[in-house]
Amino acid sequence: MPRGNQNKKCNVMGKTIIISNRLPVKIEHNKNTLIYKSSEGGLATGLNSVFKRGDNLWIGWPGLAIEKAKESEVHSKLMEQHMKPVFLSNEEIEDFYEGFSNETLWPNFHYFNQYTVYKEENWLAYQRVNQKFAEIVAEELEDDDTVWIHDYQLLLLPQMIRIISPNSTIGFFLHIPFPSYESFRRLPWRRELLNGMLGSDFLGFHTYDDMRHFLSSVNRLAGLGNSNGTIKVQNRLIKADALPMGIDYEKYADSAQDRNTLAKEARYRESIGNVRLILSIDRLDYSKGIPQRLRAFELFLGKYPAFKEKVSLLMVVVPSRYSVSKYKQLKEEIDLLVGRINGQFSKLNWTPIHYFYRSFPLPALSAFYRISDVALVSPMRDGMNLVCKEYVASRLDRKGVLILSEMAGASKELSDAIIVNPHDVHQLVEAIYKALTLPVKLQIKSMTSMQKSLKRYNIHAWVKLFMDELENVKIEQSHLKTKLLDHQLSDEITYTYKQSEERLIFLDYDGTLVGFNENPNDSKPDHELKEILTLLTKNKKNHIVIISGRDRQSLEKWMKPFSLDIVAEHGVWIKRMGKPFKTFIKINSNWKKEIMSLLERYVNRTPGSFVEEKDHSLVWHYRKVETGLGEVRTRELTSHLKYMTANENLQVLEGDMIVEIKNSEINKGKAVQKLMKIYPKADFLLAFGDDFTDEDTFKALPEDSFTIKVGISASEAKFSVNSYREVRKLLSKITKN
Ligand code: GDG
Repeated sequence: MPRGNQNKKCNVMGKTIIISNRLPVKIEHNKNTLIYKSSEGGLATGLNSVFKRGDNLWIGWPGLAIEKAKESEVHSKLMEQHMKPVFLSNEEIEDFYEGFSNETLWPNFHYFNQYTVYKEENWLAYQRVNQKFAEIVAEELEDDDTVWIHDYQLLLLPQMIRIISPNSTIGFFLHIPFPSYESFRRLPWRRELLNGMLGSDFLGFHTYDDMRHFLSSVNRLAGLGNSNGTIKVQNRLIKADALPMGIDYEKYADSAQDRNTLAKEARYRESIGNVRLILSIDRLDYSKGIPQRLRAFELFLGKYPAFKEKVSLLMVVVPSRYSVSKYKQLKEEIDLLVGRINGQFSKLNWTPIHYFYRSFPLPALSAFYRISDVALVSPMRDGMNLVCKEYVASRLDRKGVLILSEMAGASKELSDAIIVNPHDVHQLVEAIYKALTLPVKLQIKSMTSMQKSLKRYNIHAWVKLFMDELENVKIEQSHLKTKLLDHQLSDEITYTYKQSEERLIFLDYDGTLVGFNENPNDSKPDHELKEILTLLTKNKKNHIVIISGRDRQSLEKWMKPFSLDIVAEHGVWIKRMGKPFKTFIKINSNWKKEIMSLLERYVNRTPGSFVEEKDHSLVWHYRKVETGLGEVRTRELTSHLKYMTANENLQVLEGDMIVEIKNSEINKGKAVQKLMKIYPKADFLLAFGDDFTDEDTFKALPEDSFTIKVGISASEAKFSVNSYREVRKLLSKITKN
């Protein structure tokens, strides 16, 4: 049980602990007193339904350095509202928040590597602050709780909590893009960051691309593959998935018809007159592409002068991270550009750019959404971008046009917008022209379609989906865990073994008795395995069968010293003790020539791959191929093979870094049935195997057999172990007196 829990009662359902860098509250100094304002961020509203329930809790930094003397007051005040503060010193704010989070991770994750700052002291602070969060979480964490961690400031936290409380349910959501491996690999602390994230049970990303980039880094840096986003981290299955965040649709739709909003809109209309508006709203950030947008607007006015005095840009820049130097420079650049454009084009009765460097209350924001004919959302890179979604939700008349950057996560959902590449200034100019001249009928058509999608995938659906996915991973983990061979089960197997008179034991070879090697010929039995096989085969009550997909020659050579039976090539060949290999199946292998020439073509195109020819099958190996390329070729090859073998009696199997083509009537299950007939008196049946071909063995054995899968994944076997080392351990244990 984690620290600090000793005196607490365990909940039946458990509470949810949300953790983010910032608490959903703004604390402001007013002379000597502190004022608490609730924050209106999308995340806060979305999670309200979760965190205001029961004894749920939100843990985070209250947003400013609080003097020591005031900490306990702030603590109790926030706890009344289900929030627990993590206090940060000025130095921590500087090194952890402004430094590592915003000057290292933020630019790297948004592909602004020219701005990335690499400072060891900031990294140390990042670790320290994540640890501080972990300790505060531990004070509250109980066994059945669910932890939901948010964003890039807390990448190390999942693993830190996992260490304190190994069985916790931990979800993580990244609100910004996860960069391609090419960017992420630059970070000197990339492995530690990734390991931190891998402490989670479920990881959510805004888009499939983010998830794909994450999985690629996991593969390259941690050497872990995945199957549809499911990753095996040591003995735990975890999952990554794309889960685009929605908005509180009703809140924006309601606010768009609120009295205050309508009054504000009327006032704005009165002051700007009959000018059409293009809206731009962002936090001050270089990832948002604000200068690029200004240049595009300037070019637009030059290229389409008929729009002068008829269109203005309404630009809101919300102050943010001003103490980070790049942001200061950006602010200056924006100020200069606005000044230059307004200076050049302004008329006494027309201002090209209405520029506000401040934030507005919701009714004003809603009035901006209502009054603008076009929303120009053109970030250079954005995890999702909520502004564009809020604009769509606020368009109650279903008119208006959204121009959206393809670099924003939202573009994957809002394909009815005018999608632009923000680096292509000419395309931006044309998009503005198109938006301003788009017939109302078409505006309504695309707005209707976007609204439908945003209503359905709103913030509440997102929260529910996240929680459901997290719960499903836990359920899957617990199914697999109940099968995991523990002491008690291995004692039971040993006991039954001892009591039996005649035993039949099936042992797959690669991945079951030995680990995988780059070269399949390097996997001959080592000293320990030889000892185990000697002890097993010496016992007169035992019939040991090596049942493998390997060719008969190497198996015969390696197993020569032992009195055992061999099944080679997935059951084509059976060799009884002291006798030659025999086949019991009539097989036509005429198909090999054609398939071989196809495989050779893939070998020519894929350095590192090779073909292994067995009597009745062909195997394409890609263990030594560049990471990623092997998988791509495999997909291409298997679809090619499936097409070619459609009318043949052939099976295409994908295994551990291999693709194997064999006759479908060959399978290990048939060989197992044959051997059970040869040893009908066996009263103890045990089988080990690690891949899909061993599933036929497990299925062929009677109900009371002990079937054990090596590796954590779904299987017909009754039990599972983590690796070949545990197979060896169990075999050694049963052979001891
Ligand atoms: C990060 C990711 C991802 C803006 N001005 C005012 C105001 N806002 C509100 C908007 C919107 C929010 O701020 C901005 O959200 P974004 O998504 O556009 O951008 P980030 O702050 O960078 O957020 C981003 C997001 O996390 C969620 O996962 O989409 O990609 O970078 O809700 O309405 N609100 C008020 N007055 C303003 O002047 N009241």
